[in-house]
Amino acid sequence: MAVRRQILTLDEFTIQQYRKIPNATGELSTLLRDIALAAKRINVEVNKAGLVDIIGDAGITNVQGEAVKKLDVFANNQMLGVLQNGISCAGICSEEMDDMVVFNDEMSNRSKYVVMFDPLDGSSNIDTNVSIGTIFGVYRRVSELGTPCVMADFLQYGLKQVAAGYVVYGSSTMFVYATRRGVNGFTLDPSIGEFCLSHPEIKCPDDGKIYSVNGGYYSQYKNNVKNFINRLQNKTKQEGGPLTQRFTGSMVADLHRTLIKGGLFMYPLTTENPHGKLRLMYECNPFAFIMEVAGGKASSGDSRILDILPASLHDRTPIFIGSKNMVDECLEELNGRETPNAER
Ligand code: P6P
Repeated sequence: MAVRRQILTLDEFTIQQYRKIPNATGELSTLLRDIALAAKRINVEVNKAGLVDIIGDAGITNVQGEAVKKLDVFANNQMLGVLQNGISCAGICSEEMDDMVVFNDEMSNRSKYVVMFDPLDGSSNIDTNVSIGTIFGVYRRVSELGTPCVMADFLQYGLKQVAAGYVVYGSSTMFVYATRRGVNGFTLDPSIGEFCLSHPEIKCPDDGKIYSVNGGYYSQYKNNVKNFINRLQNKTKQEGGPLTQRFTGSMVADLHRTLIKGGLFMYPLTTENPHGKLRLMYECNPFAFIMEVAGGKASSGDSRILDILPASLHDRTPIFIGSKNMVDECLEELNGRETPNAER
């Protein structure tokens, strides 16, 4: 009789990892468990939003709008709540909040991590049932333990992330996170209410057949970007073509596909968004960290994403991210050279 492989839950996995690291305190495992709890609660409400949609189709569209709006706030409050009431986080920065939130209680001040997150990215897609997600990055504090966290704890290079991850609320709900030891994916088993290891040691293929960019902004892109898009659209069989173009308007959905299948996701700067649209600290840095650990690359076009020193919490950046060879080809077209990966 075939023995069912023991399915590891997220908690079992993170504790297994923690036991491998000498002097580890288990704070990171606890932090990830807290975020996963928030994700489970957000998942319930995201799924209900579909029902609101049905009600909304009865012509109560403002309810639908308020529901979506409330959903962003609900997700933010869930993330804030689990982290503030946990024992592993000194403070947070959220896409939904202008300033950092310093928890400033005795336990939180002793915590060695801060977390930056986008609680519900792509939420405008809920009314069309497109997958949306939560994105987070974890940093070790640079300020003294035992004191409240400070802005410098947040304004660090993305390279300094200790861990980063996302939750994709889609056909199934997945929790994917990376540490320097690897990228692992966990699928929510509603029957036991646990995220279970389903995608161990995820690697981003060096090449892919899918490129992801909003073609509607073509006229707003710089000429070098237009030239590269034209090149992708005209690849012959001999050049690895033809390629497929996919863009869902939900970064988490597009980047989850890119991570698993390979490909290239681009959000270049536009005349409308001259610094790019996507946020450096809680959208681009977490995915850049995950992608690099998985063997991919992530660049702003001028710099490795993880090497960008943020000026403020809500900085934006252009991003070209995905399969290593596709990012390199993109950078050669944009700049005529590959951006060196300056190790720190
Ligand atoms: P556009 C969603 O609003 C988001 O922040 C990302 O999830 C997504 O990749 C991007 O914006 C889509 O932006 O301008 O193409 O609709």
